[in-house]
Amino acid sequence: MLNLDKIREDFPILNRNVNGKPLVYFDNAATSQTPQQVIDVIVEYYSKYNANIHRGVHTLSQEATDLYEQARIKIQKHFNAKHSHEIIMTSGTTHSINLVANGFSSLLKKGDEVIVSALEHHSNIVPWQMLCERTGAILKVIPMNEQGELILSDYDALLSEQTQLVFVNHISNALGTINPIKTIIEKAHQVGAAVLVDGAQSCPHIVPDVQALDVDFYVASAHKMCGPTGVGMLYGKEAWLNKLPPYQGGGEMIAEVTFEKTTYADLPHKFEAGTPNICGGIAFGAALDYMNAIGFQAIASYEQELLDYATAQLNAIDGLKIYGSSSHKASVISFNIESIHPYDIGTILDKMGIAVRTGHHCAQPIMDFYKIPGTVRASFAFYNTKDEIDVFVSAVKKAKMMLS
Ligand code: C6P
Repeated sequence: MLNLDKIREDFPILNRNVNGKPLVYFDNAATSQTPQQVIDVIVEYYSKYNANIHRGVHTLSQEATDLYEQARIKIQKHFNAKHSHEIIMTSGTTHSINLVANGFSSLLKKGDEVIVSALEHHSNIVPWQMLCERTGAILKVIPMNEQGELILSDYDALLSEQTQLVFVNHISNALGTINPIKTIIEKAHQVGAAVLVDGAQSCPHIVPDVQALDVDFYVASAHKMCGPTGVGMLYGKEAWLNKLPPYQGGGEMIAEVTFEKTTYADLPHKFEAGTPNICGGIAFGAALDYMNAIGFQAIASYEQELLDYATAQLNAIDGLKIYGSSSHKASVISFNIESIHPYDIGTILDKMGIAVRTGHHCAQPIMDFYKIPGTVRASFAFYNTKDEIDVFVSAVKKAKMMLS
């Protein structure tokens, strides 16, 4: 059982008013809110430790380096990676995916095949399309059904000896579908293909065990799990990370530089050119500490309650259609009401202090599948309440009345 009163006290932003009404923040899939414990770490860093890392002999630099490397170890432990050097600090999921896609440029050849799913965010489509343009590899798509689930029998038919890579999200940002990634990974490995899992939406709700999943690459963003923006991670199996060339050149990613030849640093530094988001990395570690102290099992079961409660109430509204009805679903509800434009509903909800996302959610192929321009998306976090859902549902009814 979560202590909601105590948890909500940790999030100062939840006390503010928006447009004269208490804020109801249901845009957690876009970015989560930040608890005071993480804000304190950020303030403390700039008040006491601010220095560049891995470079200085001076005390501040060493302290900052220690904190940053401790954060890497927290991330390693959280995801159960075998080695801390398998955790590459990035600016987020998008950066992580681009890093891997760029690396595969030198490993793929014309006619090789890569498989994406119909449920992806643009971040897990476009970098691979660019890779295919560079290499002549062919992009194939696992289709989805009306419930918003991947059709695994079609996935079987797409896999072949030509398949080099499969990239799929763990949870869909637009529909909330939880994909059967263990099965997807096993099947890919049977034909010798590597798998990248986009964990941007799963990490706020569950703890992925990268060794148990036997996944080759797993990526996530801190800002969706109570951490700051502009920082994230790439987990890669050591053997894969050693095989991939560096993504960016610059300081700290080298072993030795001459004008004739440069040699590269060992993992993880080979992929970490330039001054990183030091404070962000440390705060990412603090965010994991915060969420682990609450407990991911308690978080997941409470969020399921919120999802069920909101789904039942929304389904009772005449003309409201929810997209994505998988029985394996995270706390995301995408919906439309009759032919009302989602933007108009979102605007009215905002006037009532309620934050939701509207539009295609950077997942246009999903909207094309349903032949809609977009949806209204409400996404719940562990600090949301059933009272907030009541406020939201009555606001949706009001919006329907005003716009019908
Ligand atoms: N989805 C949403 O509102 P970045 O921006 O790099 O932190 O994350 C990109 C990304 C990649 N994959 C998935 C499944 C995602 O959901 C996101 C971010 C936000 O749904 C912002 S577009």
